[in-house]
Amino acid sequence: MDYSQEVSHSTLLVVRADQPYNAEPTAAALVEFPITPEDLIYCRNHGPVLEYDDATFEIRVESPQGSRTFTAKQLRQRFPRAEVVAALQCAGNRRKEMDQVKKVHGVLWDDGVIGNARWAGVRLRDVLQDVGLDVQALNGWHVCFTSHVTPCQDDKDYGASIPLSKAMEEDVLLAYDMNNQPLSSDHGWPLRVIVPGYLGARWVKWVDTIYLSPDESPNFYQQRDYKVLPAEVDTKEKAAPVWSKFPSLTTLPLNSVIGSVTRKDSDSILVKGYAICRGDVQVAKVEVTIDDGKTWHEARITYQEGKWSWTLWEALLEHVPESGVVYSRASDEHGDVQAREGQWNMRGVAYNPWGMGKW
Ligand SMILES: Nc1nc2c(c(=O)[nH]1)N[C@H]1C(S)=C(S)[C@@H](COP(=O)(O)O)O[C@H]1N2
Ligand SMILES: [Mo]
Repeated sequence: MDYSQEVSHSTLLVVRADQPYNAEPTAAALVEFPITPEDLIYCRNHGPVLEYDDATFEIRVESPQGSRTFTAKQLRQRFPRAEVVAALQCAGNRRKEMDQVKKVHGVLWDDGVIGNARWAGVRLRDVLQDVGLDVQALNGWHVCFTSHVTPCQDDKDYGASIPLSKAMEEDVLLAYDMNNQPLSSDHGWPLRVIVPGYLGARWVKWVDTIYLSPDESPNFYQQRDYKVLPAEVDTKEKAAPVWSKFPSLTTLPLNSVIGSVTRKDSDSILVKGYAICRGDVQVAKVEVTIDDGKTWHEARITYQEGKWSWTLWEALLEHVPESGVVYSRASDEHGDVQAREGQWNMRGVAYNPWGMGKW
């Protein structure tokens, strides 16, 4: 692959791989900001990151009822602007911890492949309705997204899909802004898909083709990756024949992570972290323990916004010993509680054991 035109990247991230560029901030930095600043948002790529011109970058929308091509600029001018605050999270968040349980395949991400941003763009459903899409007639179909403009590691290009029913939700966007600024090249300028509640892999950057299909996208990243395989499937050889038997990930599970533990005075500590929940279910509570789960202390939720943001929280613990281990667990609105252990899987996705910190 050709990396000679690669754009320059944020200097605040820990680089996990150069080509393709994969980098994440520390969780300690992340939990300081409700809305993640652009230069602290992780970068996850399967190919080069290039700069495109919105006046010439074209997006083709194909449906059984009709097809159209717009430039990114035309799309922005033609449809109303919509905004949503939503957390973007890679399915590989916390993979490094899973790798310590048993070796996994993939970039060894720590717990920083998550960010929370204010996205703005056009509603995907407005664009689909504009090409005359008959939603009733396409019950059970999928909306497929492809970015043909850059080659990828495992397939000729990057693609993903979401159910049409999800695509018609008002908060699913083709975004051109992040945090009230034009998207950076790193995050998909001039257009990227925003699917609040779904894993980052479906948020296709530099999207140039949208089409309707009775099946999910045939792309490698939809079919042969981003799935939780059973623990006994622990090699690529064992995985090869069974990928198609397991569902593609859509949402990611209830999770909490400790970003920082700071000593406040001689016998108290401040624990800060983030939590996130499956789909549009919000986090209802976060608790921390310093006695291995015997007693739990409820943390104070310091930030949550709308249906799709992450949750920030903090807990001040007093009369603590000189050093120790603190764990966190989140609960959702339905009363589900994050379990102590996560589920090991070969690709190291959707890992969510209790968060852990030390002081
Ligand atoms: N075109 C394209 N889109 C992509 C990817 C990619 O490699 N190419 N990576 C996906 C994955 S796996 C994630 S987690 C998010 C990461 O978005 P970010 O780099 O803006 O953080 O983009 C998704 N969209
Ligand atoms: Mo990802």
